[in-house]
Amino acid sequence: MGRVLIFTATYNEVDNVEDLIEQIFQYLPGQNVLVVDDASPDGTGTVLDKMVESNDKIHVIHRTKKLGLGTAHKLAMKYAVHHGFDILITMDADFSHHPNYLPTIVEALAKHDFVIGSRYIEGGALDYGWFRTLISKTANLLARYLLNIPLKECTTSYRGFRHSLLKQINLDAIHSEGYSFFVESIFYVSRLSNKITEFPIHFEDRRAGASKISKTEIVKGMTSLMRLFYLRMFSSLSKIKAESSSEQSLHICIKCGGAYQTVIDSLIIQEKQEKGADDHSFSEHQSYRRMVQCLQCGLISPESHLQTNNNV
Ligand SMILES: Nc1nc2c(ncn2[C@@H]2O[C@H](COP(=O)(O)OP(=O)(O)OP(=O)(O)O)[C@@H](O)[C@H]2O)c(=O)[nH]1
Ligand SMILES: [Mg+2]
Repeated sequence: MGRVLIFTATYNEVDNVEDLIEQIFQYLPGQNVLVVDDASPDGTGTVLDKMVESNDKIHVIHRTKKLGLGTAHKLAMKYAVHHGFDILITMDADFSHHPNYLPTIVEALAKHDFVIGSRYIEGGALDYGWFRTLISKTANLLARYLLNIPLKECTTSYRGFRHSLLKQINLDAIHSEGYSFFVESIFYVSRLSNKITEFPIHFEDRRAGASKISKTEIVKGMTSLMRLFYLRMFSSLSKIKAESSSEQSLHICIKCGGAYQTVIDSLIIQEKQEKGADDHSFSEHQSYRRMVQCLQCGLISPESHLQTNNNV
């Protein structure tokens, strides 16, 4: 099975997180757990810090504010690649993704690069009311057909990745910060590997606490879907693949010391230079400067202002 990292993001999960981590260790004993908490006001971070004191297999990254579910997953994916885990499993912290499926995911990854827990294949189920079921089913159908993804489930975050696939994904090409991250990432995954599969899960309603998904996420999801559809239609497959496998950046943030950054933009810098000591006319140069955002505190800065770090 190799080294497995199980990741969950938390925002106000104080009534779930301790129980969840204990159950993860029951189903996958001896493996590692990473939690990214966004300064939850309900004290989730404090509970996690107490757990870390007595268990060195638990790793917690505290972010300074609510930076979004997508960027938390991006951070975990970079962390798993950098720390050389053989498998990364991602899940929600509210028991909608029951830990009893963890061994199934590990088993499936013996033959596949990617696996997702599915509510929409035979044997799968979900406990949503009719309205959320309708939205979820529509989103999955649109993603499947518009983006040509050979899976019935594209939106949930109960997923397993093999290291060999994970390191090929150019996470910087994924732009969504919130829930649309899940469709965007699966789009790239489906272009990088045909060894992808799904297995049925019963998606239970959250055990405690409140949902964090807002109505604006539906609008953002549609916009992201249209952008990816455009990419699918008008970019050649080879371009998508090349874009998906370029190198990932790793620098230290000057504000919080965070080790994981994502490229958000490239600025074109126009520079004027005097031609020489005797020649006072100017020549013009164009150069590109990449802007990066810290996945831990959100600071945006030019990449050249950061130090490369190989010892995280
Ligand atoms: N770190 C972090 N975690 C988040 C954020 N938003 C949501 N989460 C966590 O992401 C997981 C999924 O969020 P939920 O609110 O359960 O969203 P959902 O599952 O789509 O909605 P429900 O079915 O209503 O629970 C949970 O573990 C949340 O605590 C965020 O901005 N930052
Ligand atoms: Mg949930």
